[in-house]
Amino acid sequence: MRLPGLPGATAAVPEVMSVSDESDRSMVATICPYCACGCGFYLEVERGQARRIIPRSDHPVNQGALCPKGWASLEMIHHPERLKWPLRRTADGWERLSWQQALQILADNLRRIGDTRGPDALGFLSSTKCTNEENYLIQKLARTMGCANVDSCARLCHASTVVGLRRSMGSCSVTNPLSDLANSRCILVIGSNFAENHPILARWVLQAKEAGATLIVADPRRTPTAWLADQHLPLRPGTDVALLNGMVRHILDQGLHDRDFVQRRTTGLEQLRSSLADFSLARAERITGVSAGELARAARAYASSPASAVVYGMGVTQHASGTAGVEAVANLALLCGQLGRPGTGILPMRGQNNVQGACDMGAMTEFYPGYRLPEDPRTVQVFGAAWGSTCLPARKGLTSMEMMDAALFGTLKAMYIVGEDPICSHPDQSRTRQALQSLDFLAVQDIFMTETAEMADLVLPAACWAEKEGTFTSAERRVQRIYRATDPPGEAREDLWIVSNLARTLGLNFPYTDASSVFQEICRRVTIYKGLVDLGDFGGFWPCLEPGKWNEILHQDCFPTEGGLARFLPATYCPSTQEPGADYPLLLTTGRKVCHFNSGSITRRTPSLLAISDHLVVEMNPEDAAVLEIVEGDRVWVKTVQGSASGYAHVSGSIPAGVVFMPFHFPATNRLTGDARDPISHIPELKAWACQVKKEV
Ligand SMILES: Nc1nc2c(c(=O)[nH]1)N[C@H]1C(S)=C(S)[C@@H](COP(=O)(O)OP(=O)(O)OC[C@H]3O[C@@H](n4cnc5c(=O)[nH]c(N)nc54)[C@H](O)[C@@H]3O)O[C@H]1N2
Ligand SMILES: Nc1nc2c(c(=O)[nH]1)N[C@H]1C(S)=C(S)[C@@H](COP(=O)(O)OP(=O)(O)OC[C@H]3O[C@@H](n4cnc5c(=O)[nH]c(N)nc54)[C@H](O)[C@@H]3O)O[C@H]1N2
Ligand code: SF4
Ligand SMILES: [Mo]
Repeated sequence: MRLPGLPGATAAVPEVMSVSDESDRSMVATICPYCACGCGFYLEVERGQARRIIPRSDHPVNQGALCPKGWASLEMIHHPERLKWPLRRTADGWERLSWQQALQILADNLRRIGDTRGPDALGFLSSTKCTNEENYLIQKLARTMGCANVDSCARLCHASTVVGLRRSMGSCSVTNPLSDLANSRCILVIGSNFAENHPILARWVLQAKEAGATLIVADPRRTPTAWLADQHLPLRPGTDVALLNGMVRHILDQGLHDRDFVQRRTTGLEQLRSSLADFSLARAERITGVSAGELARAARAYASSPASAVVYGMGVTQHASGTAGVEAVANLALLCGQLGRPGTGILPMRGQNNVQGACDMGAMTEFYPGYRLPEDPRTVQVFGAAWGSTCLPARKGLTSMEMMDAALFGTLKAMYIVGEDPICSHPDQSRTRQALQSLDFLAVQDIFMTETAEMADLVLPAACWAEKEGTFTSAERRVQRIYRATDPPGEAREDLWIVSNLARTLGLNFPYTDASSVFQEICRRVTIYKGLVDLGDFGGFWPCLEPGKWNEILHQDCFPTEGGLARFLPATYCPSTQEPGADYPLLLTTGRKVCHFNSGSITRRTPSLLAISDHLVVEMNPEDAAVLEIVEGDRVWVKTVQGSASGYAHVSGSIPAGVVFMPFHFPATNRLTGDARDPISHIPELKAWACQVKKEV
């Protein structure tokens, strides 16, 4: 059975596909579905099956290279466990449904709960794995139902960047292209382990190093990224604001700042200076554990090089003081005038393949598409007219973290979760589980039966990236096309098809025929995408107001703020709430490993990656291990006030004494984290939790 709808789901071969005559073989250009580097490769397709990955040597980002996950992305496409049919939970298990039945059930439940409880009783999570077009439609669906509660995993990742950098310089994206790092003379990396998490970036950093650049890495662990560094600053988790404030104060004291840049392009220096009155290097040393001499050396290298860049990641953003951390990074770059030129810039490294695009498309509750504020009356006017809707919310709704609170509280009654696995990825798993259990209705749309989907009333099977068309926006603001290479398994459908048909079942105005008709609307309604009408082979960068014209380097002459100046924002250091004590003497930090991805719902099903690592490791220092009589490979239990989880010890000198590291690619890790969060951006504290470790007896 086929619903009337989108020809996109059955579209003919796109023009880039070169089909060879004899063997029914074709090569389809695509973009890696894992991280936000946006590497390009071809999928070789034979008789409808994707057989091989061929990296694009002409691609400007990866130049023929791929990391292990890029190579392994082939294995998800024809995976036997892919979801193939819409499923409804019954007392005896899962019942297979037709699409018509499934969409009717979903529409009926959203309508029933929206009508009886009001649209605020609904919650939508959009997916940073989905295309721009799909994100645009998901947020439109929520908002045309009058519901402001639409968010995505950007909340857990760079929500603090979005708030912090926008306040300081009017824009929250990466300022310079990734390849421009090769032009840097000094690269300061804070809380980013790009060698494992954005491996292709390492190639550009190594080019800079070969040309003599200095690499400084601030990370509590001696990560593979830190191995590359000229200087490693092993700060205590949660002390980045102190590290950066100390460096900024030292630069001011020593007169190493760029007076001309500060005078022409910024405001607020005097407030910044007075806020740092008590931030001597000695104090920064006491808080961070990094010696004053090392801090001074790093500050001088960054301030005095002709072109310095800052790369930062989750070590800065995922804290209860994440926004202050981001603002402290911005202060450093502004003070030293290290912006707006080749080799300079701030690179908050976006994580998911399309997290940048999801935010651009309004899949964060604070923004309509194009970062338009809901509170600005013109926003609702413009989109109301475009969508023929009179009920668009003129306010921000609940963040994904607040949706869980509201579900527990009983005010949020239904959720539609597309391409996210909050049971694994949200902090405090038992609380998340309780929240989702409290709902009257939960629908999950994914490519696999995730831990979250297991809890749903309705599960909808989505096509994966290789089975659809559309655009992804990478970390460097590069908007690139993907093409359909194979058919989805069973009855799985593109998210675009599912959402459009759901909207029509609800009686909403969704006149789209395929991804390009949505992209055309995006170019009309989202100013920063206006000129991106023809994306060519390697896409185009936003902001682009006229076809073919864009600035790869932002902020060259002015900042996108009222008045064009950037602002120094005093960043207050708040000690972590999670100080180790008698019961929980160690500090747990969580993050990633190169061969798994996020919740692991895909990579734990990928044989070639499982062959590298198939179990949860608990990394700890030899001193701590010796005290606890733990040796390499022992099964251990980690306990925090939230819960406990077991894993296998990896004893390593690359982690400091007192700190324990666990990746969150296995479901158990987020049993241990709690829901403390940054009050401004609502990003959770995922990087510092007091814990105890015990050997299993
Ligand atoms: N292989 C792989 N690649 C990925 C992903 C994946 O799951 N696996 N996920 C993607 C996503 S969604 C994202 S957001 C990015 C994230 O990429 P990263 O930002 O690199 O991610 P993390 O490993 O979480 O954290 C980076 C580092 O922060 C350090 N850290 C912990 N606490 C602190 C602190 O208080 N201060 C400082 N300065 N550092 C600290 C950790 O030791 C860790 O090495 O990666 C993307 N790429
Ligand atoms: N402890 C701890 N927790 C963390 C973090 C941490 O560092 N430590 N990091 C946080 C960060 S930065 C992030 S980004 C989040 C990630 O949190 P999530 O977004 O929940 O994690 P993913 O595993 O990337 O989930 C994406 C889901 O989308 C599905 N999918 C893939 N392609 C498609 C598609 O085309 N359509 C649909 N419908 N589904 C698709 C996948 O199967 C997968 O289940 O985790 C956060 N959680
Ligand atoms: S660096 Fe990122 S985009 Fe490139 S192949 Fe690896 S996971 Fe894919
Ligand atoms: Mo992320």
